[in-house]
Amino acid sequence: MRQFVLLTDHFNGTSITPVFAGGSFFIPINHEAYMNKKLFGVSLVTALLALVALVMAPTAAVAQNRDISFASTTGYGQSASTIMINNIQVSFTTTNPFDPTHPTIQTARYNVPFAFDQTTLHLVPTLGGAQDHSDTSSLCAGLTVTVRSAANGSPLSGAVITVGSSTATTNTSGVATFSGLRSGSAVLISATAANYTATSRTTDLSCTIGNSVGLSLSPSSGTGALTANQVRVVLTWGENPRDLDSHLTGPSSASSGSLTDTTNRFHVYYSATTTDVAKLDTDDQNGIGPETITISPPSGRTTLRAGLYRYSVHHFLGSATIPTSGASATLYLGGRQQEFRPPASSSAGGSSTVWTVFELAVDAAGGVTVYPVNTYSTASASAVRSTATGYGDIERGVDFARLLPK
Ligand SMILES: [Ca+2]
Repeated sequence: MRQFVLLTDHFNGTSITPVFAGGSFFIPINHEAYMNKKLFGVSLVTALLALVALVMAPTAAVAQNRDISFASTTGYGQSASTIMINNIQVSFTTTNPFDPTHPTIQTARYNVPFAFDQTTLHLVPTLGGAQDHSDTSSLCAGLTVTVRSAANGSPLSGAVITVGSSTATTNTSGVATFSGLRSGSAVLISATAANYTATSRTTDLSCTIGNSVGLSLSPSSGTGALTANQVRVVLTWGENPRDLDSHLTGPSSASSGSLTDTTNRFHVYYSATTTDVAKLDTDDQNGIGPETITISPPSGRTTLRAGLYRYSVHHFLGSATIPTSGASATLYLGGRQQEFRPPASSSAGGSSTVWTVFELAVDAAGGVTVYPVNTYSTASASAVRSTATGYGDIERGVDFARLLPK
């Protein structure tokens, strides 16, 4: 028996291929590099081992009559403490007593979420959340993807969009349409285009409503391309609400560089689009996005200014709530990408709702640590940066000290 596991590293698109052979397996990847991934808050190696433990148990239980395929499996982080492994295909072969020469093969596909167990410090499968996708009646979702440049919001034609096994190319308006997609949550949409960095985002697909989301690509060369040590956040969402806004706060030129300097801070948003180290590249007021903020080293420096940066999304105007907006924020950092999506919430309201997405702690050497926050609060646009002070409550945000490693 020989099985191959193919997982796509969502940070850089490279493939990781653990190999099953004769009942044992090995994982031919650079452990140190993957153990150092901090964006998930958990290591990818731990996730792989948890996945292997999951699939080896039923493998042993059903002896020779099973086949587990990872040919279309993808994995990605959902939050600081959860990842999703999609499309694990399990086939069971049973003898047909009426026709022994033609055994019956039953196939099911599963998306399995994994959660970080604070007690055991391991990722464990959340089996209650596994989804059986063997029912083909769920191939009923349509999807419209509007693809734009993250640098200036212009439509991108000729971008190749992939959803599951379906592929479409954007037209001159930057639009790609799909039908007959499998409904589900956190469905992966991937995009490539010449002179842009390949990216992806996830969205929920429903068969009962139309599904329309934006997806924006960051230039890989020329105008708008990220230089070394620049950081970018790209926000896209659906047709509603009309106007979400990106907000970034961080250390101003007078800052001490301390994470606790609550006094000397900038606030970049639609009403103040530029500081010496951050810029709102594009603002969108009619749905889809993008809203793009780029952070740069100060003039004459090669590394980011030390201090605490906080990225938030504010519901300014329009119907729908942030959790139902189809919002997706992608962080570009050090050649890697990480997607953040708003957590489900029935209590999150419309206008004035703030989704505090993540914080970046930049040390004196320019090293960056990412802390997902993913909480909701309520504020006016100008008060997304409040005047509240005090360590752990910088700008009235989530207790930053609570997020620091223990
Ligand atoms: Ca906006």
